[in-house]
Amino acid sequence: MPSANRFKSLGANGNFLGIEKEISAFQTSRIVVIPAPYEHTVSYGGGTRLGPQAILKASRYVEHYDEELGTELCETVGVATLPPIAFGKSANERAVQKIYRLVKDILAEDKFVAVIGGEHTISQAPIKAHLEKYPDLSVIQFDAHADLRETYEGTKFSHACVMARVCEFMDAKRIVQVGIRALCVEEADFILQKGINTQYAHEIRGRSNWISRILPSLSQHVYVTFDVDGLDPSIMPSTGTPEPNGLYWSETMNLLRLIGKQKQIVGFDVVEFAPIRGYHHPDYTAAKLTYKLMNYAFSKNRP
Ligand SMILES: [Mn+2]
Repeated sequence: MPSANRFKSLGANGNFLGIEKEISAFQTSRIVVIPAPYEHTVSYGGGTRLGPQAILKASRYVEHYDEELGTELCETVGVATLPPIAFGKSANERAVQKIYRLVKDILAEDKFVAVIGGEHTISQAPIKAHLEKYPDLSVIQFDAHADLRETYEGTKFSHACVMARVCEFMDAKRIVQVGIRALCVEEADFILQKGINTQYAHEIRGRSNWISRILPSLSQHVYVTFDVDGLDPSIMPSTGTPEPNGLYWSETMNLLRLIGKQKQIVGFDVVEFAPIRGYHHPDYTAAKLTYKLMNYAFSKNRP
């Protein structure tokens, strides 16, 4: 019996894009959205546990048609949304394990997985599951912060440590970081020692060839982990630790478009979104970013 029956998906009043059953049922959808409202380690501003719900709500107003790619992706491939993961008292390693097992099960159903967070800590789970499916996987991390601290505020499972955890199970040379502009000296040393391709924000601004320093580092199968604080606070203020001099919308889309075209985006997450009450343009931006990532991932024929 197909195990797909185990997975219930949300209806039009709660799912990503607010779409009807015909194009959002689990069994018939190629894309599965996993809301992961995990928030345990907060450094500065909080609220990432409210991120998935705000993204889902705003997504109802995102047009199904993508004028750039000329497709109505949700109509053609289907987008199912699972109920938000209930973490209960699970934290740190147990919470990560919970997400990992779920993503692994969904990948086993041959679905494309999009995780929406939640704090950045969660990303190590889908990255590990995708690496097991695609052994050549490379990861591109959009972020203001390197997230390479060995521990932070007493835990290895802080959002500030997520990429250090990823480096424990995959070759650091297959990680590309974009938009980095806040890190400690140990992280800067780690980047040099391990040979991580880090594109600092100050090296991006005003240079036309920065994208060409990224694409050759990526293998065929690419996982995108998108911390929304990688974007400039002027377009994305709703995040715990906003840093000036971030990425703008069109340059980010240019890069994602090229990755989608020249490589294969096999999964992604959007994390660290912390909605501000009464300030809804960032909610919409995060929802649009999520749908754009889906569109670029499916912008060429997939095997
Ligand atoms: Mn981060």
